[in-house]
Amino acid sequence: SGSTQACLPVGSRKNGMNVNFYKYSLQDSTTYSDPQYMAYKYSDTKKLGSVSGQTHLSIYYDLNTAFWNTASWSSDLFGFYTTPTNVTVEMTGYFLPPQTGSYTFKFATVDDSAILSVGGSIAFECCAQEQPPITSTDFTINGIKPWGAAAPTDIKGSTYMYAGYYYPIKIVYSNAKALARLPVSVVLPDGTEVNDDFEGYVYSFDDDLSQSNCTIPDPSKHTTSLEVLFQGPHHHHHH
Ligand SMILES: [Ca+2]
Repeated sequence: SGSTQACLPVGSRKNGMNVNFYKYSLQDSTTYSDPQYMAYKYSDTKKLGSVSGQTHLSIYYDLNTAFWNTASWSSDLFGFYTTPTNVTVEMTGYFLPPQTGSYTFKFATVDDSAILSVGGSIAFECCAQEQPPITSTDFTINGIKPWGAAAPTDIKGSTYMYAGYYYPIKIVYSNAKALARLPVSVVLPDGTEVNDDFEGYVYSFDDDLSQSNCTIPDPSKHTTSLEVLFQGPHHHHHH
């Protein structure tokens, strides 16, 4: 239990998430069911390329061929030319909550497999977004479509967050064949629902492994130097 770890990177902030693409074998019905694969082992396979600055996070791909059991090429996934029929996609970024409270992340459906993780030392380490994935399988959402079964619906999980802190967030998605689906949404503490368009909520920072104060282990107990100044021993000083 305890608080979800957050970050305060001091480097230059960039809009949107980074997306890495990895090779996935067509009609491989087992690999995507392995939590360790969805957490980090995907990076053992060939990296196909990457794009940055992505704020529309949902995946919706319809096969553009009548042959459902073949690989098909297109740029439908984040503008990157690959085989959406069979590929693994890793999205990383920092989620910046505008309010303090419980955030419920949701996949309305999943085809074929996806996870979402939140927090430092869970999604990735603070100030280390671009490093190879860490081994945590502590998923906020664990969504795998069983082979040959209907896609599950309304898969969700909640995380308590403190406004103004940057929370590492990672989504890993695999498609093994044919169409691809991953509608991504989040419900804010005040009930506002954000669907697909995460503009203003997700950012990226270049790695800065030398920033010693990047990790905030428990934001509820964190005191900034400014707060120390105003709440410290000089608080009762009168002119
Ligand atoms: Ca599929």
